[in-house]
Amino acid sequence: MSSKKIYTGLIEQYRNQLPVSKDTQIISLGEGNTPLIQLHNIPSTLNKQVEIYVKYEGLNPTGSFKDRGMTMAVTKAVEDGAKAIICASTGNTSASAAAYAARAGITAFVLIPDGKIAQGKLAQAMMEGAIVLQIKGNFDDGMRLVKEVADEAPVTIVNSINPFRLQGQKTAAFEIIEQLGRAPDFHCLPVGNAGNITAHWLGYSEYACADSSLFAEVCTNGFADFSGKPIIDTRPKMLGYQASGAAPFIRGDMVDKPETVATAIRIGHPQSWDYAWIVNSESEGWFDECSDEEILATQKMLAEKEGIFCEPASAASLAGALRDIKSEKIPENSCIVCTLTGHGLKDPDTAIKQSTAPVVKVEASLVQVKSAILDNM
Ligand code: AN7
Repeated sequence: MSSKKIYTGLIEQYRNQLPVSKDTQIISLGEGNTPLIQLHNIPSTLNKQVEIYVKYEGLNPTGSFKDRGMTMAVTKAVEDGAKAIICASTGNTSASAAAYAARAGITAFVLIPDGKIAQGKLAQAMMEGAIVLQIKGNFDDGMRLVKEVADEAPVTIVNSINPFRLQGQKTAAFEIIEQLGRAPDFHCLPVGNAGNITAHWLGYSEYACADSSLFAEVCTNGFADFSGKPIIDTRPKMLGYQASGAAPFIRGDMVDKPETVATAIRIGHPQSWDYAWIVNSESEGWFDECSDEEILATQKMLAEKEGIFCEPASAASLAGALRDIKSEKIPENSCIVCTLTGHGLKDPDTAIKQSTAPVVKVEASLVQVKSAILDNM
């Protein structure tokens, strides 16, 4: 008998709630099981009684929440005999697809927008051996091409239109419930394609044994089995925040030329458009937008005040939450979870560009180092 106690990823953890059989060969990098961290320093400046937690998804194996969906999508693709996967990506999906394809020993093709992907993500996809197709167009162009080419070539799409992606990603909601011992009152997410907000609602609804018309859409019913686990009796209001220059859910229509510093969510034609509106109405939540300035200021504040470094897109969830707490749209005494979808190290260029922290150049001498310290106390 083995005495090993290694965490082996979210499919193993939530086997009974996911569409796998006992014979399924699982492709995992130990994703999931990310920390839920209560913020202390930021809430104390608000003068409001609220509990704010961040779900730090940047601590997944490739540094974003995409790994939750990718372990499922690649596991099922391999089970199906696929030799190659393909995705369009603003960066994180490509990094994750490349990693799980490498792990599975299959090929990943990734379509990325020319010049608009953060350096860390490109580095990952390249190192992990993906075939990177840099297109002269944006994510939405890439997504259209991926759908077209998958009809003509033997490749499995691993964007979130692949329903197994949402299945994997719903486990973030399971973890939050188990970490908090309840469902939060509000769950805030940055929204691009709206796959993640859809997956979370799926997860909360399954755990609560509450009906959702998503079940029929995403063919999820029947997988959830929580016998022996605590069942929650409430679900959060789902709040989705977009960057102002890429905010189709706020405009009420597709956006043809999305622009934002938060390149991860530079998406104008969300793939889960209809699902996200279902989430919005069933959860009685709302969508709102954040300016690039707000996003960057919040990213920096989170790093400076709490020591948590997320990428720009991720900060939209907290930026929106803080605004809605101040205006009391989110009432006092609420329990709020904000998902930090990706790690700050993904996009070092944007971080350094906006950083005002002094880099003090000194000679390698005690006198100079000491005076630099005393000058900066
Ligand atoms: C850090 O990688 O779409 O609303 O191609 O990387 O589920 O699309 C990334 C999306 C939020 C939005 N935060 O999630 C891609 C891609 C980060 C992201 C989102 C993304 P969805």
